[in-house]
Amino acid sequence: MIQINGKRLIDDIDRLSGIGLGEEGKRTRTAATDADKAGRDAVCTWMREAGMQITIDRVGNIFGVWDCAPEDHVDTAPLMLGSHIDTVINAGKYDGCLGVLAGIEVVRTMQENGITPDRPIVVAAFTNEEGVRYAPDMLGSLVFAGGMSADEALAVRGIDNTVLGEELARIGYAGKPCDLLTPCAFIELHIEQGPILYRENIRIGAVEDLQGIAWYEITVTGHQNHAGTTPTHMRCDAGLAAAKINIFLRKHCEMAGSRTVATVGTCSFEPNAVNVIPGKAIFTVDLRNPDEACLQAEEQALTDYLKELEQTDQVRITARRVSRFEPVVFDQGIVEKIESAARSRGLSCRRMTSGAGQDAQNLATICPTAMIFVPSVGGISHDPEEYTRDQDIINGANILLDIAVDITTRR
Ligand code: HGY
Ligand code: MN
Ligand code: MN
Repeated sequence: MIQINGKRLIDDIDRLSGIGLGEEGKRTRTAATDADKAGRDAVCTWMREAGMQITIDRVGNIFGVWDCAPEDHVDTAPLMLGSHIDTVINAGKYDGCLGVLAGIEVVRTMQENGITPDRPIVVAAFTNEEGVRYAPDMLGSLVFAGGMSADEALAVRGIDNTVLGEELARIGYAGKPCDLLTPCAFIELHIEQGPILYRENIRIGAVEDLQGIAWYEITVTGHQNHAGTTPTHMRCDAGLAAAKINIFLRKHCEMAGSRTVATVGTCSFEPNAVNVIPGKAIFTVDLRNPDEACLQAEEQALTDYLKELEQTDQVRITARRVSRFEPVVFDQGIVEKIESAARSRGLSCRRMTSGAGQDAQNLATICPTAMIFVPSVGGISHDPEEYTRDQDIINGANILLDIAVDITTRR
């Protein structure tokens, strides 16, 4: 069995992980920042060195195309590999990057082994998968899959009041309309980012589905007042109401049998002073559940609770939904190929659900798609402690290689 060049891939991951480190050494390459540009430039260089042609679409998605017989493949749907290289704030080094760099490594390995695919192979690095700076998340793959127009995406205003289209132009990644054919399949290698594979000591995850996500921005307006002189019963405390909402969400997730997870990841008070009762609290809610009906029920329960809180706490509450993705089921045939490739390589494998949002969930709406997971040590991710063992990286990339060879050389 052919193998990827593990040292080369690990070196690529290490090189990319060193890009976008802030003063205190924190890795942050949020979409369309200078740090993201530096990461993009590096990946484009490595793609070119691997003999790939680079295409950038209007929302900055990067496509490295390897086509060994372009004249024969004019109407042939490509196989697409890839993921994202933008990060959250103070991020780990594998999330997304593994899928893009392993895709490039698969192309190099096929070239070195004289394998001639029957179609182009495209490695994608999608824009703004994390959605930290611009919502919605998975924006680049959403536009590629036709779920959002490029014009609408380019007009999105970020949390820092910048406009995505202007920032992409500023960093030199405002490309042209994409002329790629819809892929015949999309395979994404990704770290699990959760505890299951590591806890069960299983080497490969064959990801068969992915949970739904709803993001809200909630604004609570109370009454700014003096922290010392205002009696408790006279307070309309926006900060307290925000805390009650967070506790409400946690209690819902702790209900027996609930598979919902909820996170208040950002929160700001106005005027944000130690001796002033907050007049305003602005925060985000990230709600997820693998079942669409349950996710809708959770959204309804939250809406009802906000109405109730307006009465009890004498505050006004607005909730704006900024991102919504339904759960997705991946292609059974590709999932079985992942399981069979793992068996052939003597690697333990189990089916699983992706708890994280992924570009694959958008690609699954236009072509057969599945994901390969490798273990995250301790289940830690979106954190500089994120770690996946070298051998697990190599195992995952070899499975990606096997699927790519299988799909592009079947007669
Ligand atoms: O938020 C997520 O689940 C992914 O990391 N974008
Ligand atoms: Mn990711
Ligand atoms: Mn992520």
